[in-house]
Amino acid sequence: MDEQARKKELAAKAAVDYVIENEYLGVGTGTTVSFFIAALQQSGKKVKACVSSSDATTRQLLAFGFPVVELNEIQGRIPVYVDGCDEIDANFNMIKGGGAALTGEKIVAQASDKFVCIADDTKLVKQLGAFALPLEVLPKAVEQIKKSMEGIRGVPKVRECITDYGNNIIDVSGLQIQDPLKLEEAINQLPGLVTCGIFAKRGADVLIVGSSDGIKITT
Ligand code: ABF
Repeated sequence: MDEQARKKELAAKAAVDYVIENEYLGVGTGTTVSFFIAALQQSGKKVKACVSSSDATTRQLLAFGFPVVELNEIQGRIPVYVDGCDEIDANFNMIKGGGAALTGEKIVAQASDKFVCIADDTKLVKQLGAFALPLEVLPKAVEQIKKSMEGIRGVPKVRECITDYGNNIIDVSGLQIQDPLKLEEAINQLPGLVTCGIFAKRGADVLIVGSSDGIKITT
């Protein structure tokens, strides 16, 4: 295992403490989350059911023997959501969507009371934007949204992938994101935009960072 993977695993293992037994658990997507799913199984902790953020995570959860329910099937809120990020700043604003699962992640995060973000220390940034911002867009809106991004000096590139919902992803590089909430709200207004990869309106509540010195938890 390489150093970055080791740090991800450290953070992921620490997140198991936040899991509330016999309650619903929201589960994100990505390699850090994969470590979390394995660690949760090893811990022996039992949840009522998991609410998954993507088809890939659902497959992993089922393979590890966890029950999975649809968000629409549950009453009330999810107490805890555990997910990774591509970048996170000191105010717990994030860029997410490198794994193309941003829409499911945003829906489940919004339905959860506590967002526990697990990350290795390379994800910590002073200002969001070095990681190209993923946007999930309806296929019909791709060219229009690319033009809108060029209008704010972004450099849009359509990713070669189709999301769980049959949409496209545009990765926008070159953005200086000084006000993440303002930019998220502005991008949300674009017709055909499904999900903006800025998570500022619903940022993280707890950040667990794995580094070569161990883990650091910030709330
Ligand atoms: C998800 O997984 C995404 O929002 C983000 O793109 C990615 C983090 O990647 P990894 O954990 O694989 O480094 O949380």
